[in-house]
Amino acid sequence: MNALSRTLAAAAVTAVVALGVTGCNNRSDRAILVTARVDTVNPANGPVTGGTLVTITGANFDFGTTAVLFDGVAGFDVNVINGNTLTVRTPLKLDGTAETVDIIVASNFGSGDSIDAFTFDAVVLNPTIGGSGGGTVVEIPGAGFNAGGQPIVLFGADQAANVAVISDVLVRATTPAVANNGAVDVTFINRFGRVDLPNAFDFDVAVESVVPDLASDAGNTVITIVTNGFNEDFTVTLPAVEFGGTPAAAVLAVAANELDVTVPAGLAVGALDIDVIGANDTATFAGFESVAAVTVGDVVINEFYANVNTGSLEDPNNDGVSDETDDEYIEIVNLTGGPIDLSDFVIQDQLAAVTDRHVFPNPTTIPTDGCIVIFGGGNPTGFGNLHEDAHAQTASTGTLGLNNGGDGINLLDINGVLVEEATYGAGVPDAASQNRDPDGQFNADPTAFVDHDVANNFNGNFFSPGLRVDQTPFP
Ligand SMILES: [Ca+2]
Ligand SMILES: [Ca+2]
Ligand SMILES: [Ca+2]
Ligand SMILES: [Ca+2]
Repeated sequence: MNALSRTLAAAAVTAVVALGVTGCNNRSDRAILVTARVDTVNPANGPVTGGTLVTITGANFDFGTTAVLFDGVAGFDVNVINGNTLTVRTPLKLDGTAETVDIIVASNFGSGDSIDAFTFDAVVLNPTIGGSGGGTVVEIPGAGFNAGGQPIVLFGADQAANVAVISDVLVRATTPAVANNGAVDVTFINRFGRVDLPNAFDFDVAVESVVPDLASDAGNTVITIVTNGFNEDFTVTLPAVEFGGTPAAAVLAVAANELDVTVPAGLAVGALDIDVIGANDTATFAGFESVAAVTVGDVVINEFYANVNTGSLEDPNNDGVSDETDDEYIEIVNLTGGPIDLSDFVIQDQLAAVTDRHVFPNPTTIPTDGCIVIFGGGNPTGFGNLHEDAHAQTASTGTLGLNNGGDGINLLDINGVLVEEATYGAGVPDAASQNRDPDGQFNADPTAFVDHDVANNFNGNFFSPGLRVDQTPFP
């Protein structure tokens, strides 16, 4: 081949001009061989999962461009707009590592110059941890997914389910169940290639929530533990649950990642770890508290309203309806200085016969120095969450049964032991509730109540469910 060299003003430093290339075109058997030059790259970075649509400016792109190479790997969908501009989608970066790489525009006549021009950015999955039982929905960020076709995702050697392109920049995949715990590479494959994201996901179990996170040392409280998934078959085998080393009284699988666990009796009072122990995994929750069982003096029946004045449209439960039965209530204040657990406690009335009127839901807790109000019924409004915050509940039997002509109230613990009592005679008015005086203070005398509107600090109020007599909150 004959060849000569000459300078082309617009050509790259490696420009070569050749003559006599056979079959180069049909105009002549002479051709000029030039290589391309890259000047600018926009954007200059994108994810290792590829697909970034990059615009490159430079020179000589119209001399038979065949490929745009990113660190030697061809980009996709090369579109030569003119001699100075082309677009290309980045390939996936196989090793998954963040790095700045060369770009080379190649032609039939050879490779052009390269510049350290494009930075592959690391990709982090969300979340990066999940149970070995699979089922964790994982988000994979990226670029150009809409143009990349249906992806395939592997966690280690196991193929993900439900792989879906959610948007141009987001793919979702559901983790498979795996035989072993630990970190695995995540492989992502689409039309633009393959990337192995090193140690991108960790199969490991963890406790996500425990509700409530306290229970009485009397036991029997049912708490709900949510994990990020175990590998066990819950229809056959349950993971053990231990409270500081003491096994749970019962464990019921509600779902693959949710357990209803009955707290055992006799736990040490104080902070305890809960260990959820499966065949392959142990997940620990460190925020659980065992509290002492309620005894006499720990709580006070601070207020009750037996004879609601419906003629004056009194509406203690604040549901818009004045009702003799629904608006009866009993207010109980926690005096222990810490949180307490009233799960499965019982309220009875005493006349005409001792009758169970309310079983506290399991779980029911009252926060430190807080109170709970039990209404006869209706739709108590403005008293906070009915469960864990325990500000208001309605009688589980639909009525508290507080006779206007005299009655009594018993509060029993889970073993049926009386822990607080209130009694009253025929003289209770229909213009005010009955209240301890001073407000919020235990009195061993079950008859020691005054009309709300004579209690110290009553401040003009005739009843105060969930509040002090002066309508200020319990702390
Ligand atoms: Ca009544
Ligand atoms: Ca009402
Ligand atoms: Ca009664
Ligand atoms: Ca009150």
